[in-house]
Order: sequence, then structure tokens, then C-alpha cells
Amino acid sequence: MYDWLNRLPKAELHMHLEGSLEPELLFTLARRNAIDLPWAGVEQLRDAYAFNNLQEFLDLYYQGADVLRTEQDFYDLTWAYLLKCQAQNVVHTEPFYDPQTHTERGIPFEVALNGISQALQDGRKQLGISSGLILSFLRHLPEEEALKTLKQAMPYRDTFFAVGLDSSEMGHPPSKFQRVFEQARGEGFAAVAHAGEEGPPEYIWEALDLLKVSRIDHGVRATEDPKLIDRLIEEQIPLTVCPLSNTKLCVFDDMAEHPILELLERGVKVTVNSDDPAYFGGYVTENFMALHDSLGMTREQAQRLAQNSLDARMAP
Ligand code: ES4
Ligand code: ZN
Repeated sequence: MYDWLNRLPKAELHMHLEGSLEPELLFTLARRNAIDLPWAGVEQLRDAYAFNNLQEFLDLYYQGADVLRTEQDFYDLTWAYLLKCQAQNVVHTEPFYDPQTHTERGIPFEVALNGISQALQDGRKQLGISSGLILSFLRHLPEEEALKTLKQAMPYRDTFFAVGLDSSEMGHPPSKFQRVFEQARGEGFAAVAHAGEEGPPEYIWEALDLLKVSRIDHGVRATEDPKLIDRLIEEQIPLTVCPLSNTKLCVFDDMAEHPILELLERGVKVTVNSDDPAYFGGYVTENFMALHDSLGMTREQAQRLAQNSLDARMAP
């Protein structure tokens, strides 16, 4: 089954480049940049990948991202992910990156963006993988900071096609970012937002009605609101669901409880994605495989999920 799932042509629409930083590359970059790490080695770092919630993960994710310093570091990170895409027949990808994670610690805005966009361009030419970058705002920071980030990005507007919203969800509703999303949409960018991962269904309504997003990242807590489910079906709004992420971050105690296949059968446009593959135990094929192992996903269901991901692409 793994090989069959792996060969299925698919798109990945929810993947944070900083979350694809494997421990081996993390240690290589630390050595290259002469950075001391608090972990003895790769094994000890992997042992730290045990999380009770989103915040515990984010703390380690931001700490890990500190080894990314040069354009080459961001290039190498992105290229390693694209090779995974090639190995798993991900023919199209729309990854996120968080500019503020890097500018906040003194890395010039263009360093991360240049390294990433050069690798994506080489991926198109050398690997035939189409892609579009999503510039994602950190919701735990003030909207002012997101507005500054959008302004900084404007000279590089051709390198990304959409804006997103990620990081700590609780207490940071989409309504906090209404102005920056309005501005981004006014500039012609598509919009997506994380909502309903840990946050309530109200945050999904806000993302749709206030931020006017065309996809919801996660969205699994929509199951608590029948009216919202009806709307997602009616408008065929894609949900970029991340099964291994949800179980690693204890959104669901067990994969057997994951609602993705019920949502699929009800007609919600759900897709399968890896979120932060280096931290959550696998790339997109491993996420499909977990649905087969724990939920009895059939080949026919896998085909519909993969087709949904191709249908929900937005990058030009
Ligand atoms: C994230 Cl799993 C998840 N949720 C919210 N923000 C994120 N950034 C990276 N991974
Ligand atoms: Zn995410």
C-alpha cells in the first residue's frame, strides 16, 4: 500500500518550510554557522519531539529555525524538501514560510526569501515540480508587525502568490489581522489562514468572512458546528488537513478518532498534508499511510483525497 500511495500524483498545500528542517540538516547548519546547540546529537533532538499541544511544538520549531542564517541555508532546506516531493510524487507544492521568524532575529528579509525562491525555481526547472510560495504572518505578534512584513515583501511580490496566518492560535483570532489581509488581497494576493486547529469554529467563520480566505488550513474543529460544515460543503472550501500533526499535537488522542474520512464522505473538500514533516513523523505519503493503517482508508478514498489536493491548487 505504501508504494501505491507514494506513486499517486498529489499536491501538497500545507507545509511549513521551517518545519521540514530534519535534525541531520539542523546539526549540519549549526556546524556550518558555528552555533552551539543544547542537544548532544540528532538522537537527543529527536527525543525532544514529544508535544502535548501546539505551543510546546512551536517553542522547539522557533528554536530549531535559529540555525538558518544564510541564503544557502534556506536554499538547502527548500531543496531537501523538494527532493522529498520528487520521491513521493508530489507534483505541485504550495509551502509556507514565516518571514518574521527570521527578521525578528536579525536575518535580513531578502536572505530567507532569496534562498527559498531560488530553490523553488530550480525545482521547477530541474525536477519539474510546480510551486507557489505562501508568505505567512505570525499571529502571536501584533498586526502592525504583519503590516510591516507585507510592506517589506512588496519589492519581491513576484516570488510569492498568497499570504497565510500561523503560529499560536488561541487568543489570536483572525479578526486581529483583518487590515493586513485586506491590504494583501488588494495587492492581488490569494489568502489562506490556519483556523480550527486548536481554536474554536468561530475562528473558521472569521477566517472566511473577515479575512476572505479561499482555503482553511486544518479546520478540523469545524466538526463541532453543523452550520459551518454545511457552508464548507456548499462553497467547496478546501481544508488542508494534517493528520500526523493533529495526533502529534494532541488535537486528537488517537488517529482512529480523526474525522478526515467522515468529512470526505460528507462532501467536504479535504486534502492530506504534512504540516511540519521533520517534527511530526513523516511527509505526505506517511500521512496517507496513517489514514490507511488507522482508519481503513481505501484506494478509492485516497484517489479522491489526492484529486482534491490537485483541484485545490491556487498558485499560478
Ligand atoms: C504550525 Cl502545526 C502549526 N500550527 C500553527 N502554526 C504553525 N507553524 C508551523 N507549524
Ligand atoms: Zn500548519
